[in-house]
Amino acid sequence: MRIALTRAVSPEIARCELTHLDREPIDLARAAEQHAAYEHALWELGCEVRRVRPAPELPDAVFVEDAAVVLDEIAIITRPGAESRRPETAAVADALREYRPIRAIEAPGTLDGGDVLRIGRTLWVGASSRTNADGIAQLRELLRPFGYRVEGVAVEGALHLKTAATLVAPDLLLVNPAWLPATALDGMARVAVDPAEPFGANALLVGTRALYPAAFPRTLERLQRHGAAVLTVDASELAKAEGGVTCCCIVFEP
Ligand code: CIR
Repeated sequence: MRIALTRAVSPEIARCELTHLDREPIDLARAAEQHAAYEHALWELGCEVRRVRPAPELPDAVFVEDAAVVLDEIAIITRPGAESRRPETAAVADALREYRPIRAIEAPGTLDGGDVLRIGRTLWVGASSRTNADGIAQLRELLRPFGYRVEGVAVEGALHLKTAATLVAPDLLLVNPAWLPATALDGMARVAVDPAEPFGANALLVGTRALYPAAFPRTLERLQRHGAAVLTVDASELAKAEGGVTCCCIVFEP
C-alpha cells in the first residue's frame, strides 16, 4: 500500500507565506475539517496516511510536499525558498528515514517540492521565486547516479511549477498555459484549465486517479471529457494560504 505523509494544519496558519494572493481570514476549524476529508480521500485512493509530527509554531507546515522529493531510490530533503519554512524539513526527514536513504539540498541552493513534477524518469523543476538554479543543479547531481533527467522550467506568475502544471492521468497533463512556456514538458498531451479558473491546474495523481479541488467545475468538466478519473475535495480554506491538493502530502511506495 502506498504511504501518504501529511501534517496537521498549524493554528498559526493565518501567518502563512503569501506571494500571489491577498491575505484573507482562514477559518482554522474548517481548514482542519477539510484537511481531514482530504486525508480520507487519500485513503480512498489507496494510501495509508501517516502524519509527520505536528509543528504548531510553523504556519505553513501542513504543506509537507515542499519539504522533500521522494523517489524510489532516495529522498531529497529540500531547502525551501522561504526562510520561514526551513525549520519544517527536519521532522519530514525523520519521518522518511525509515523508508529511504536521505540526502539534502544545501545553501545557497533553494528548492521547494512544489516545483518538482516527475514524469517517468524526468524531473521537471520550476525555476520559480522559491527554487533557484543552484538548487536545481544540486538535485541533478544527487539524482545522476540513478539515471534521472532533471530539467529546469521557467515559471512566471505562479508560485510553483505544480501551480501551473500537474498530471491528471499517467499520460495527460493539466496546465495553465499562461504560466508555462509553450514548449515546456516535452510536448506531452495536455488539457488547459478553463480561463476563468487560473488556479485550476493543480491535481494530485495517485496511481490512475486524480484528486482535484471542487472549486474548479469548468476545468473539471474538461477533465471528465478527456476521460480522467477524478475525485473532488473541498480545499477552499487552504487555497487562501496558496496551497493546492498536491501540497498537503508526499505519496510514495514504502
Ligand atoms: C507558501 O507560500 O509557501 C505556502 N503558503 C503555500 C505553499 C504551497 N505549496 C505548494 O504548492 N507545494
